[in-house]
Amino acid sequence: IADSMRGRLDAANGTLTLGGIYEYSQALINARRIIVLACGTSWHSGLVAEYLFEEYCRIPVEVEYASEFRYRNPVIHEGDIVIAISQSGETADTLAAIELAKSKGAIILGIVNVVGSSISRVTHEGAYLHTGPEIGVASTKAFTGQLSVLTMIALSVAHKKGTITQTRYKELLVELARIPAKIKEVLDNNAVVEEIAERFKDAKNFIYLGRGYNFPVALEGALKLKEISYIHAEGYPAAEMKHGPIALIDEEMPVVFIATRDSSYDKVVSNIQEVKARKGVVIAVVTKGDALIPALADYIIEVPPCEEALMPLISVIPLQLLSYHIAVMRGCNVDQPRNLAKSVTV
Ligand code: F1P
Repeated sequence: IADSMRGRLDAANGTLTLGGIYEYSQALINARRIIVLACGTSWHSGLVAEYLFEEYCRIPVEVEYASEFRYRNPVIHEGDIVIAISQSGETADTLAAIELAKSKGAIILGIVNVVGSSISRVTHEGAYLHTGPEIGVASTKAFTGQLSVLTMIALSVAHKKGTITQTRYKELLVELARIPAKIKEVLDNNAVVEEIAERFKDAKNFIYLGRGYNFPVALEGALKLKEISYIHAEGYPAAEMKHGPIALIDEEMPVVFIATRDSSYDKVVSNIQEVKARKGVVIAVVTKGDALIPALADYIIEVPPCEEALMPLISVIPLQLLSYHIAVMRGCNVDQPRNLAKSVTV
């Protein structure tokens, strides 16, 4: 985990040292607000960062699609902190949005995978994701790397600001150190995901629902399915279902709930009941040991228990696997999906 930013995580002693962000770490601690600029999967990482920074650092965060931000007249104050996230480091919209923010005096911190890429050259400082190149076009391990780095930055800032207790900080560091083993456990569950993929490979539409930290995961699950399987998929916050998407629910459409045990659990259970009452088909990603949701859902995928704030690192994996298996079963080229470019440079 810490290797992804060449940082040092010593969970046993409760210490975390960031890589890449040195000179501007104090600016981050003092930030009155943070603006996240990104596109696609990287934008979803930014949404997770919003939950992290607001919960633990008490810094307001705005997560902006760079492709929109660059064309409006956004309010940027001198000294605002911008965190720009990009796997390739070449995305033209993100680059243009950075230039705009920089011209108005913002401090630009980059989270980029590709060393020496265009975005890394225009930022003031930043962390590289040392996760190796993405082989395929669709971001997967870069998402994990981005979440790891953003989590480490948020926890470090919270610790230095004193907006997190020492005990809680240590607990989260210990949990962070356990993430690789938990991801392995999810990957070992691949056969279950493959069976579900076989059952739903011909579906025309999917909907993905989650709350809190799992809401961006719902968006990312839907994006991965669209990108590599060409199946129409929508991601929504589960609480928004009643404001529109509920009209779509019928016996044909799989509804994927990211329904792990967290502070939204009871609300998610109600949402699942609402879908079942309308004869919807439910696939639920649940915490191992949960008995209630498996009794309601049609298909379940278990993931190990995990701290709520770190769950996206775990809960996204079965959704990536689901998209992968469906794509392969439909004969799609998962590495080179049609119409997509690895770096969107126009
Ligand atoms: C952004 C992005 C990816 C997506 C696809 C097209 O790229 O939207 O998230 O998977 O490859 O580009 P980046 O700025 O993170 O490189």
